Amino acid sequence: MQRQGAGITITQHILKQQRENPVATGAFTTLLNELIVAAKVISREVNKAGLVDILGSTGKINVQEEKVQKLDVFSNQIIIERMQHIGQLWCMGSEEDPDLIDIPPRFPKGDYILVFDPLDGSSNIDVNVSIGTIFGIYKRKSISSGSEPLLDDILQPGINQVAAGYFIYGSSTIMVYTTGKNTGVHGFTLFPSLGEFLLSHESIRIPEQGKIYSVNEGYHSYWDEKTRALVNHFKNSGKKTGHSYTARYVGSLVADFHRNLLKGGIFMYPADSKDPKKPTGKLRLMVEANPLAMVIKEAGGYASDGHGPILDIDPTELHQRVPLYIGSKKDVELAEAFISGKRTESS
Ligand code: P6P
Repeated sequence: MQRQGAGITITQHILKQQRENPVATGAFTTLLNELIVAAKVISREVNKAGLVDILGSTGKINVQEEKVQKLDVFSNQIIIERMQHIGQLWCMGSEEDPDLIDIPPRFPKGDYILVFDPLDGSSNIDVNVSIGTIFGIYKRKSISSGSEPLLDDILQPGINQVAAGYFIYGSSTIMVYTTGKNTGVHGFTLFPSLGEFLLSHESIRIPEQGKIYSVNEGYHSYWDEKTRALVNHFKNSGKKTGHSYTARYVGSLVADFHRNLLKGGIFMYPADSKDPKKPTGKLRLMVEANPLAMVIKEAGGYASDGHGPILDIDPTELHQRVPLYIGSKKDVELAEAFISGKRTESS
């Protein structure tokens, strides 16, 4: 464990990457640093949430007399308010907002685009389960002629992301991010007493095959036969192949993803027939699947929609949903073989 005060701060790490990038202007560094400030504010509120519930119910301590907002709405506002004034963004897209988020005319615009899920898994707060902020960063497609951002600016395949990552608010607050191009995936732990994220997980690599499968088996009756065969494979793998798996499912994407990233394994959110409005599952391409797909690819893993790379999908809507199979390369490739029909339970 790092001695408090020792260790590389996230700011030092980002500046080092900036120095190693000949075309870097510092704009990206400014953007990432401001996002980190927003995450520190969210972390503080998330960690207080349980307390507020306890204190609020007794009424013994006044919670600043502010209407306690839903934390995901609060987190969304914090990110938008902090990011819109730095002069580095062309526009933003959030899981919480139906449409594109413009930069107010009083602030300068920049050439980056930020897409994010401000607080994924927020329904888990009151049971003290880890939750997270997921983000992806793009450059504007081209210096479009108009001065107003268009949805088309945001609807880019995940392979175009220049950076992606997440903050996980759990027993500690950790930031994991990558800028791609073989720069690696790195994790930083927040030291509240310092108010700094210090490098704690350098050059994370996911094992090529894992021993964990993560899926909500409560949906079994809503899956198609290929999905059932795939999940049965993981359940019976020990007897059939000698390589056994254990089931782990937190129900918070960032928590399940982070555990599998560090230990190996596969997270699956298959298409299901439970909600006719969400035939491809509930996870969103732009603000959940794509950022995590960039991280996992850079860590040596893979992310698929069951038929091909998540990062290659050309988005048609800001909030389109995709089935997601993400984690250890061998496990996800096996999932793809089952879902695309190339492999069956018996083979
Ligand atoms: P289910 C949380 O609500 C979330 O968006 C993800 O964080 C999580 O992976 C998923 O939904 C859990 O969904 O349908 O299994 O409860």
